[in-house]
Amino acid sequence: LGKHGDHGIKPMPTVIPTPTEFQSAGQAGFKALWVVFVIMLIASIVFTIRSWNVPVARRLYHVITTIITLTAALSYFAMASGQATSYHCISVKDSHKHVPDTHHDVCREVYWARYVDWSITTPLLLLDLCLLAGIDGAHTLMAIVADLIMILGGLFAAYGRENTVQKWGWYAIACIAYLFVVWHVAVHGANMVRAKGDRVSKLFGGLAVLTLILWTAYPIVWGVADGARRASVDTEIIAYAILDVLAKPVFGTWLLLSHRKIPETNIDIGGYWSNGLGAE
Ligand code: RET
Repeated sequence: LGKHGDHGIKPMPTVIPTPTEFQSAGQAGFKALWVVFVIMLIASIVFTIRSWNVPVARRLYHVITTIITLTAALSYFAMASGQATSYHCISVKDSHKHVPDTHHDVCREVYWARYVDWSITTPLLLLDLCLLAGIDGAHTLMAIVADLIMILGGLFAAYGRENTVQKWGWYAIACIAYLFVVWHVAVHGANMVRAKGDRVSKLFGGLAVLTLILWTAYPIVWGVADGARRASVDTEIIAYAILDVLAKPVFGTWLLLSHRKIPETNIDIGGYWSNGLGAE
C-alpha cells in the first residue's frame, strides 16, 4: 500500500457536463430590429402617398412595392417585440482526452417570422421584375413557385435535425430552386426585356444585378449563421437588416422613381390589371 492508501488504481477523472448553451438576441439585435421596423413603416407610408399621385392605370408597381415594405414592417414588429421566434437545439460533441466524449445542446433563437415575410415578399419582388421585363404569365408563375420552394426549403432547413439529411438536404433543395429563380430573371428576363427598348433594358439590368447580388448574400448569411452557427444572433440580425433595407425600400424607391420617368415601363397585361391604359 502506498503512503496515502493508494491501491494502485487511479480514480477516473470526472467530467462536468457542459451546460446547454443558449444563443439569443442581445441589445444590439433588438435595436436593429426596431430600426428596420421604422424604416419599413416610413417606406410604406411614402410609397402609399406617392401612389395617390399616380393614375390607377399606372399604380400596380406602387401597390406591389408598398405591400412588400408593409409586410416587412409587420414581420419586423413581430421580431422586435420578441415574437415569432423559437429555439432550435442541436447536440454538439465535446471531445475529452481520457474519458469518453460528451455532448451538450446548443439552442439558437430562430426567427421564423423571416420565412413568413420572405414567402410573401420575395414572390412580389419577382413579380415587380417580371412585369418590368414583360415576362409571360407562365414563366412568372414558375419563377414564383421556385421562389416559394426556396424560402420554405430554408425554413425546413432552419429547423432540421443535426446528423440527418434534413438540414443540409433542404438547404440544397432551396439552393437549386434559387438557381431556377436566377435563370428566370437573369437569362429569360434579359431576353424578354429587349422588346421594351433601351431605357427599360438598362433599368431592368440595374435592378436585376442589385437583386442577384443581394439575394445571393442571403444563403451565405444563412449558411454561416443558421447553418454552421458561426455568427452570433445579433450579427445575423444586423446582416439580414442591411440586406432587407437594400432589397426592399432601396429597390422599391429605384423602381418607382424610374417608373415615373420612363413611360415604356408601363405594364401591358390587359385591362383588368392596368385599366387598359397600361401600354400608352
Ligand atoms: C435561404 C436558405 C436556403 C437557401 C436559400 C435561401 C435564400 C433566400 C433568399 C432570400 C431573399 C430575401 C429577400 C428579402 C427581402 O427583403 C432561404 C436563406 C437560397 C434569396 C430578398
